[in-house]
Amino acid sequence: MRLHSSYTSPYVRKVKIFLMETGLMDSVEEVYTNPAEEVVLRPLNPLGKIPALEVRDGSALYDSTVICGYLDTLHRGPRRIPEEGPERWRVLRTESLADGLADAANLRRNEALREPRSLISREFIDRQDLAISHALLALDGVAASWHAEAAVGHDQIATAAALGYIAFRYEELAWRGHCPVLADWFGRFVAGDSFRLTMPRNPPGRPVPPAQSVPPKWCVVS
Ligand SMILES: N[C@@H](CCC(=O)N[C@@H](CS)C(=O)NCC(=O)O)C(=O)O
Repeated sequence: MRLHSSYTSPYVRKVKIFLMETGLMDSVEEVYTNPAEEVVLRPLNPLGKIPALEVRDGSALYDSTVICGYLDTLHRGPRRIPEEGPERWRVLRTESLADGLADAANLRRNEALREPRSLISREFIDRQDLAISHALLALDGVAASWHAEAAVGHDQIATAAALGYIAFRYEELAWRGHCPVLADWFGRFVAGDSFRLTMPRNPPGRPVPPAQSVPPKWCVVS
């Protein structure tokens, strides 16, 4: 299988952490594909987005949720996405929450980098900051149910990928004091191979992106 990926995408990282946690990494060849390369990516994913996973019959799976669901059928260990029951929906809901956190971080970054700066919408950015803070608080509540001795579930994998993206793009966002349970769990997760060996980095040969003109801020409406 071939995984079309990038150096920084949190959704690609979610798939890579999943591959490592389930021992499937060796069954996948990683290909760095710039989404702007229309000829390569568009025939695989009409949306032109990574990750896209080319499978053995030549077709491709997207997006990261579908890819991880497929990968969960290929390994012999415990299912990372429960097949049925309330736990299935809890895990999938947490994945949506974590993906939404990454979405909000990505959207506010693109907005903050908009040129000319007069076009930047503070209202839009504030709304994403609100989503980021509230998502982190909600994940803090969920993390209380994660037990170190159980196999790492897909909810944890998605959360690790999103928090990794926040750490990569918004190191200065002081969320840990507000979310102590999540911070404690993340502090342990970052020490594992699946996190350490999938770190994002700026693409080689491309200019390092400019610093954010509008720094993220913690904001919770009570
Ligand atoms: N919901 C999708 C999101 C994928 C996504 O937004 N990928 C971004 C990179 S982080 C992308 O390929 N963007 C290129 C584009 O939209 O042209 C998933 O979970 O896979």
